[in-house]
This record gives sequence, C-alpha cells and structure tokens, in this order.
Amino acid sequence: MPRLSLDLFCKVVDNFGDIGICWRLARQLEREHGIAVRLWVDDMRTFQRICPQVDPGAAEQTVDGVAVRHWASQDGEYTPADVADIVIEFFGCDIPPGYIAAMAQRQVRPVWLNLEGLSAEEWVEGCHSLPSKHPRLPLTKYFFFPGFTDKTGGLLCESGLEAERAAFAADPAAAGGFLATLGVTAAEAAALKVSLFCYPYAPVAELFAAWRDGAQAVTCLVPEGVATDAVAAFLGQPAVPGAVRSEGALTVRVLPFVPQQDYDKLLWSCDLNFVRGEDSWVRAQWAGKSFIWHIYAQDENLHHKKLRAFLQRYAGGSAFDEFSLCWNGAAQGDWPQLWKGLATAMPEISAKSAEWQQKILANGDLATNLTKFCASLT
Ligand code: TRH
Repeated sequence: MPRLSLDLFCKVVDNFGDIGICWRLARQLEREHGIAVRLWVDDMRTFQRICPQVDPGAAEQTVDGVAVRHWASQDGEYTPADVADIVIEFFGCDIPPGYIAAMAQRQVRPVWLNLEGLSAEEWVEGCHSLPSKHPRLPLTKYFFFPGFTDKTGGLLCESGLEAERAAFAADPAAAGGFLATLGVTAAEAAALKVSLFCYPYAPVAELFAAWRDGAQAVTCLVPEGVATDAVAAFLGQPAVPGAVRSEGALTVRVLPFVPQQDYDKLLWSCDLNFVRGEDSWVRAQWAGKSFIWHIYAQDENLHHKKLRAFLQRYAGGSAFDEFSLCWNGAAQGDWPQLWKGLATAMPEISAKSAEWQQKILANGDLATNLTKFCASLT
C-alpha cells in the first residue's frame, strides 16, 4: 500500500515557535506514523536556527527524512497530483490559492486541517474538530486544537522522549558534560541552574536583582537573543555567546542558541526553566523540572486569561501561581519574596510533574490523535 502523504504549511511569524512546532510534528509523523511528510516553510533562515542541517538557500531538500520545501510565494500552478492526502495549515496561514484549487479537483479530496495554537481555556473543547465549509469549493477544513483534555488534540510528545530523558537523568555525568559543551564551568554548574527563555518585556532586571542579593548561588543560562537588554545591562557588555559575569550570588552566562534537539537537554540539565510561547512551554512540562511560563502578550491582556486557565489546570500551588502572575505582569509582587516562595516550593512542584505528565498523556499525544482524526474522516 502506498504511504499516506501529508503537506504541512508553516508561516514563520517573528518567532521560533511556529517552525519549532511544525518541525517537531513533521518529524514525528514521518518517523512514528510512516507518513511521507512535506514541510513547506516560508522563512528558511529561522528554520536553520533551530535545525542547523537546513540549507536556507535550497528550494527543496530532505532533512532528517522529511522533505522540506521553501514556500517562496503564493503564486504557482498546482495539479491534483501535487496535492497530498492530508493538508495541514499551521495557525491559519493562507495556503496558495492555486494549491487549494487543485485540492478541489483531486478525485479523492484531501483531509484539510487547520492546526491551532495551544490554550488551556475551556472553550477549546467546543471548537476542536469543528468543520468549516469552503465558501465556493467542495472542500471542508477542520479545526484541530492541541490541549490538555481528552476533548482536544493533546500535546506533542515523541514516543521515546521519556526514555531519553530518564537515561539522561540516570547518567551522573550527562548534564555536566552537556553544559560543558556550551561553555558552562564546573563551578557555575554547582549552583542552582536556571535556563531563561522569555519575551523582552519580562521583568528580568528585577529577578536578577533578587537572585544577586539572595542567599543561594544561582547560575542563569540565557540563550543568545533572549532578553538582550536586561542581560547586557547585568553583564555590562553585549549579550553574545560566552559572555559571563558574576555579582553577589548570581552568575549570568549567555549560551549559543542551541539546536532544537539540544534544547531538551538544556531543560533536563537545569533545576528551573523559564520558558515561553508554546513549544518550549510544552517541553518544560515533559522535562520534569520546575518551570515558569512567559506567555505571548495579546491585546486587552487576553493572555492573562489564558495564563490563569493554565494555572488553574496545573494547580502548581500558591507560590507557583503568584510568581507566574507577576512574571507575566498580571499581578505585582516583591521579587525577593516571590523568589523565596518559589525556591521553597520547587521540590514540590517538580515532584508533581510526573503525575501531571501521566494525566496529560492519558489523552494521547497530538501526532497520534491527529492521524486518528484524519483516518476517521476517510
Ligand atoms: O518562539 P516562541 O516565542 O513562539 C511562540 C509560540 O509559537 C506561540 O504559540 C506564538 O503565538 C508566538 O510565538 C508568536 O516560543 P516557543 O513556542 O517556545 O518556540 C521556541 C522554539 O525554539 C522551540 O521549538 C524551542 C526552540 N529553541 C531552540 O531550538 N534553541 C534554543 O536555544 C531555544 C531557546 C529555543
């Protein structure tokens, strides 16, 4: 039987998350579900940042078994033979009109999905898998929502991830060895290790001051390009990879931006991870360590509602909630006190993570749920 084919269209909008999510999904569908995936990406340079094997100048290439196409324009002629069995547009990106016309001409119409962004809000359950008929053509598009309950599409999680993480955790030299490749010294690694990935408007300077004046030694590892103003202000020099400075109890070190597969190792190597957006937030939940989420800001503080919906589901406790709300500007607090509370609660928060993972994975992972949903429509 021929393999199922799938076209995944990804438009990169000023961040790494869109391609981060699509790349992860494409690889998993290819590897674990035997689907012939073609990933269409408009911004090959951003793709290359998370996946260095990518040649940003190539119109077509195969990376890690996945066919990658540079999605250079909305123009172009397509025939029904160009159209895959399953077509996914990520986050409502408009796929080329010529491609849509060819979809309508295909004898067996493709399954067409719009893969949406992740939210813990309740309304997601009501919208997941809803159909939307094309106004003119004989085509139906379905909305597929990731989520935290069995009435949603679940979260991206590779089948071997937990075994990989457990093997890393069981090897006493693994974390130190990995961090050493990023320039982290043994003395820095002996402190409480924190990775920092957030948007530029996070209260980083306030947190740095609390760490600097605190009793506990903290090493904060910041990938290049993250919170550059606050990091450069602390360093007293540009925030380039290798830049490092200690003051009081705090050491801040700028790391190179690591390939996506190494980003998991960074999360596994740290005691506390600050993550943002969607993909790093989900990875932090699989990492089994304490984490704090910086949500992408939206108009009228819509993101505060989304944050609260997650905090309620996650039930990480009052210190976790207070810190998270203040980190996201949804409340005001005293940073030394907030940090003291979070540091005390960290063992409890990370101990809870296995239970949380079990609960979420009971709903199935996103790639598996997506393939089942597609099969149910054919
Ligand atoms: O880049 P982001 O801010 O993306 C977000 C989300 O997609 C969100 O849904 C969207 O609305 C918003 O953008 C506009 O954060 P996110 O989702 O965590 O994606 C970051 C990706 O970058 C993730 O795949 C991990 C990867 N990464 C690396 O590969 N190396 C690194 O060093 C770091 C820090 C991240």
